[in-house]
Amino acid sequence: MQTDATIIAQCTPSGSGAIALLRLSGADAIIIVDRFSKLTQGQTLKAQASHTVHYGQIIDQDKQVVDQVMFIVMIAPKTFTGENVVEITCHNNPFIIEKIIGLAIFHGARLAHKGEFAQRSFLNNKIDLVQAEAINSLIHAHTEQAMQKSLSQLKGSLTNWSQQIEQSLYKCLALSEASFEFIDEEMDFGPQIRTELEQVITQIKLAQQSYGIQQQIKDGVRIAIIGTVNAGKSALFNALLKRERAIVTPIAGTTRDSIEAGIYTNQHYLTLVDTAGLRQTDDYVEQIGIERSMAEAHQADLILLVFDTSRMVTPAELAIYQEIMTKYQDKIILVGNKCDQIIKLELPDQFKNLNLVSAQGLNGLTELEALVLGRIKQLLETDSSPFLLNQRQFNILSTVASNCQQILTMITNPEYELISLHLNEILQILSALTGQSITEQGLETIFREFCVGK
Ligand SMILES: Nc1nc2c(ncn2[C@@H]2O[C@H](COP(=O)(O)OP(=O)(O)O)[C@@H](O)[C@H]2O)c(=O)[nH]1
Ligand SMILES: [Mg+2]
Repeated sequence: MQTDATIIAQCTPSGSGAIALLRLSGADAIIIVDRFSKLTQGQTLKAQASHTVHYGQIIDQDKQVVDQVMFIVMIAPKTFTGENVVEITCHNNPFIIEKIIGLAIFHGARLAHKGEFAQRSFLNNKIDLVQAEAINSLIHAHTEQAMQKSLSQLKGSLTNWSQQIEQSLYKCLALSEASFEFIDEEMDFGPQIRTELEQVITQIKLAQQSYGIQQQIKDGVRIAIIGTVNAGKSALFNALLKRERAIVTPIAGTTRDSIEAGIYTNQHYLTLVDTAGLRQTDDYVEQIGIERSMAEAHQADLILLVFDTSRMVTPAELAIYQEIMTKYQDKIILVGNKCDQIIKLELPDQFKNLNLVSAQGLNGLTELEALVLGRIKQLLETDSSPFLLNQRQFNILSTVASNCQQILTMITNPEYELISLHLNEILQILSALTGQSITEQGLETIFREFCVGK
């Protein structure tokens, strides 16, 4: 990849807002901006000290003023990319922005690729790969918790953690070499290698266990509303969202497909999913809807299992409820809807903790919400890891763990030359985590996931 070019991109999203930020990075960033700008009293940006802010104008090829802007000059290497950087804060008008970018390109810059600023930062050793990825997850964090974890990762929490794993592996390597070296003296460090590797595996397992919870922290908690047709699921969905999102009618089978909507509440991002009702039907479309309900139940982090308390359940319905209950007991909150009417529902003991609500009369909803939030808190609190893992990082750790496991099987009848070779391979795999060893192709793939201007 060519890194000597000076690049430019708009860092703020296009659209409404008073001001926009454009960023240039590269050896010539400052002199390029000098070619199409004017500071007060004929000064140049090149003559300014690093990390200073200046008022000035953007001047086009016809010597016309395009905009009045602020320039921030930052001289390498103490910048995000490690290169010379100029940031231009201009008025947020697409014509102005296009013109400034056009002028920068005319005077020698080129448009930045997605994630190219972060990529340069990585290539100039300003940040490692997990920190670059943390920036991306920070930008896209849906919840406060995800934001906190991304910030801590940016400060190096995952990097430090992986360095400890690396140190343990180096220790194993040293022990393996020593065992090979002193084979005649019958020095065997096998047991020590075993203990060390078992610890590495445990550490990785712990990090991986929280991966599922971390996805919830990142993307928000998914809550599926499941129950028989006409139980009032759509009414409950609307009542919890506090708006009329789903259609509510007395006609059975109104909701034929799942509908979802997101809400922020108490610093949590929740996705509520309204599903088609559970009942055996000949209607082909409705049947698909029911299969989707089951799939939603499986995928959800929490299930609101809704009963209609104004009537009895049929044995067939009860059988489906029981199936869901046995499969997903831990993530179910039982809801008895229509409590404003005479209660005719009778249920086996298994379902005795029914939370009575009236979606229509808006009764019992505050209590239900509190219950849901309590469960979410419980769910998320089990994650003690300070960092977020993404799929790439998760996969690398899986490979490291399974390779360590393989060495454990070799230790019973050790051939230390082979074990050392294998340990070196594992260290190589692990170093791809922070990007010490990663192909250029691999890097491109990672940074192209970023947005332009980052
Ligand atoms: N009395 C009473 N009727 C309700 C309540 N919630 C929903 N309903 C009615 O039950 C019927 C079915 O509601 P709907 O939300 O479409 O059920 P769904 O099939 O489970 O989505 C509609 O006629 C609603 O007006 C409630 O809390 N009390
Ligand atoms: Mg419905």
